[in-house]
Amino acid sequence: MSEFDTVIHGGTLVTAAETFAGDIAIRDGRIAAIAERIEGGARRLDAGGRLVMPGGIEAHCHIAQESSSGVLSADDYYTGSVSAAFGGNACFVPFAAQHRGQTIAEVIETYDGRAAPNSVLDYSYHLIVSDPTPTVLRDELPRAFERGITSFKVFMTYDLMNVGDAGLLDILTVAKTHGALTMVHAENNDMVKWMNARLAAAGAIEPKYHAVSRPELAEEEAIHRAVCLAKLVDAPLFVVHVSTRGGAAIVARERASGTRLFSETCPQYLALTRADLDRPGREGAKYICSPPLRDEATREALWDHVAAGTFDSVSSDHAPYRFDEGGKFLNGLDAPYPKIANGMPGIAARLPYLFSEGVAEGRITLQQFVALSSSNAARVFGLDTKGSLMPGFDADIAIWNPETRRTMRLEDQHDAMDYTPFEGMELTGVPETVINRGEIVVADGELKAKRGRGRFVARKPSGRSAARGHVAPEFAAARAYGTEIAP
Ligand code: DUC
Ligand code: ZN
Ligand code: ZN
Repeated sequence: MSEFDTVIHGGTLVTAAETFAGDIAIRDGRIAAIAERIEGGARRLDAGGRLVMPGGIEAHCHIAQESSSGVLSADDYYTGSVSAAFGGNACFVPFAAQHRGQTIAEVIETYDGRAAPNSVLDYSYHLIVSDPTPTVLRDELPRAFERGITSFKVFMTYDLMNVGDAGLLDILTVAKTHGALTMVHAENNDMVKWMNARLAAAGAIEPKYHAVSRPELAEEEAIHRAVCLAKLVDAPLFVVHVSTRGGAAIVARERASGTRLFSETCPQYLALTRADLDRPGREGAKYICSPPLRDEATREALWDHVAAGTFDSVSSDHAPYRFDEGGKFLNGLDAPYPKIANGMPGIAARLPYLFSEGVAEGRITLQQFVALSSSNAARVFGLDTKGSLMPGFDADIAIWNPETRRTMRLEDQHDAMDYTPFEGMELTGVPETVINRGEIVVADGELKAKRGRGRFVARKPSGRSAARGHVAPEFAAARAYGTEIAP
């Protein structure tokens, strides 16, 4: 019997730190050895000089999730995980969303029921908290944390989700106590509502007004506020889907000054602009997502921030609603923009887009690609055995042909959607083989894995958020309540 289950040979191995020629041996789902040359193996996979990288980790996607207005995303854990795998991912972390009145235990049980029988990839959840009652804060979040759900997302916008500044402080404090990470959707709720009312009064209801209704300043102000709230209690914070120059500049500045701040942007903000919202007929509805698409100058500035290291990851924010009356147009084909379902698909397009426009176009290095697509998410979100090529780590591997050119098509997404916003883009580089815990999930353009083979990954506290960051003198009760704030 062979010492190894699989040996991948003849590849160019790429991690967030290095590129080198070598072989990888896999045993019992884990990487057992990496060396210049490894003989044997019950199965030998010839990488033929292709790039052998850590499988992608999709850290922001909405799968089998009801929005606050009750629309269910088109992808369930089967189609969502299949699509993720075809896009080069070996693991994903969708949201488990609490809607008001629900207990956290109920939410987790619901998502376990959706994920476990269906996912072809390993998965975990970020918890969305919309109802931070005293019981949720005192008992339920710590219990979720013990279960290995170590990140909590909160909204600063949407009346049905917004937890308010005090709610955010409460959640940040609980998260900090347990070593969890708070993720925030930062947009100023009142600014958006005020703009909506103003636009409605002017009869401005077409999709293009969606971008007007959610101004760049609404994001910039909310990111600044969220960062201040997190600094007050010295809790780490992850700002999701940053879409603005002002927001990215705040993130860059705060990170440079040592604030425990993490962030991401998404391919749609790098690839598309608000002009897409003004496509003819109803087409613009395909591009409604929040925060909205911005202008060309912002798109370019966000790429500069990706290259400069402002973001930990580039995530898809896959929020799939079909282009029909069960999805985007649940409120009717002529619904005004605030009543059109908010989100777009992209879980299979994320990495091919980032590779092509990032690596192939020379904007980022291969190391940055691996960091942005996998390694950083693993470290920030506590997926301790994933996101790198190291002995002992899960054998989560994607083999990429960096030269294949293809035109992005809906049929390549393998999701449950009827459109892709990336349709027709000419891209270079294709993830040909995806392996999760040593098992081939995708190869030769086909799905090789069985429904339900993916496992829940209990996550650890984020190592990266453990260090001390900013300490507001007023928060140090021992000193400040006696008013001994340092001069
Ligand atoms: N926020 C997300 O993260 N995704 C979809 C819509 C939203 O508001
Ligand atoms: Zn959001
Ligand atoms: Zn999202």
